[in-house]
Amino acid sequence: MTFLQPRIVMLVDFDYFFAQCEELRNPTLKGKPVVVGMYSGRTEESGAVSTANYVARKYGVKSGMPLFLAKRKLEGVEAVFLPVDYEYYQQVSDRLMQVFRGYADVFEQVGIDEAYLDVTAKVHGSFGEAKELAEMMQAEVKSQVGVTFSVGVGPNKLVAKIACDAQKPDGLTVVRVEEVEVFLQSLPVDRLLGVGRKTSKTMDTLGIKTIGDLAGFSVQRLVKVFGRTLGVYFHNAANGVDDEPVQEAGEAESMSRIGTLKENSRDLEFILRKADELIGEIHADLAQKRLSFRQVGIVAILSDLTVRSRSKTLEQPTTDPETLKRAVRELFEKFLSDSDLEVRRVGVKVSGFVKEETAQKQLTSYFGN
Ligand code: DCP
Ligand code: CA
Ligand code: CA
Repeated sequence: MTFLQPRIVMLVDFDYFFAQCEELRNPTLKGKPVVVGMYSGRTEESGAVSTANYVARKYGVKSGMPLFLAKRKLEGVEAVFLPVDYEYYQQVSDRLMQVFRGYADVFEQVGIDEAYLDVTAKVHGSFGEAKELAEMMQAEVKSQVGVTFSVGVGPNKLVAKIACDAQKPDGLTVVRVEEVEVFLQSLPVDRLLGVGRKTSKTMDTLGIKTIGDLAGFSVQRLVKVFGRTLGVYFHNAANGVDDEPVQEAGEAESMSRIGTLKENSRDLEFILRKADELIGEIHADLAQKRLSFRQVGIVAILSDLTVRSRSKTLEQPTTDPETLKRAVRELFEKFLSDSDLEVRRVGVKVSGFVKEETAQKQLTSYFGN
């Protein structure tokens, strides 16, 4: 028996997002195969497919595929190839996210085209009402913004995510508590977050092909093979167990570290060595929480104990520690040229968080093939 309040969580994922944005600003594209590509610039044809609309997918075009291959698949077809216009997609995304925020008790954006909504209170804990809410959202956003998206509804984030992938585009899949086991059991294990190519190969050698196989596998053996954290995670995930709360990754949140210099100083490199230690700690913390940041700040506590700070906003949210180091260097450089007191303690702060599970995956898939 569980005493936890049952939750109702939705995952909303925009359909063929970059390509749908292109159709939104140019409706004459609808019905034609549309491929949005990331051109690397080395040669005219080099680069990879970011995404394609469902018309192009019928010809076998997929995200991550080299552009020349997509061109070959669409040979003789009147297809449209467009370069990524990230800024515009970001604007469309911001507008949509504002709308979804209004439907949720708690809202958590995950990347540019996905968000979790905890709607437990809003739908009075009823999956039936949650389904009606999702249908209303789909109708409203379609008529007001002209964009379609897919929704997964489940008792937690994990089930909602997998449910959302089950039917696309314009899909709605509701998995009630009592349906979780049957829903998951026949799906391939790599549908679970964290089961990549390598892990699913290992699982295959253990005779685990489906989520059901994994759910029935001994936890002790999983722990032996994958270690405690992962082994227990895989076991729970396969059984549809996930307690991660839907959490707003708000602008107001920040993460900071502060440290005292061995001696007061105005030497940039000396100060940055301390700052680098702090950045290392912040980076580890960010990676664990899967957050990207957009604002970088420094704090300097001076020899007379006055506190000074400087900050800057990056063009793109990032997780990259080198970008953070560069920004911190720039801020301290500027700071030292504005002040003539010695620095006693230094601090580094990041904020403007975005949960970036998807963005990360996209980047690795670009560079990984
Ligand atoms: N993206 C990318 N490179 C990839 C995968 C995705 O640049 N390898 C970008 C383009 C997508 C957006 O991220 O439009 C969202 O990714 P999704 O995986 O949600 O895919 P789509 O929204 O394109 O399609 P779907 O309808 O399957 O959700
Ligand atoms: Ca999508
Ligand atoms: Ca997505």
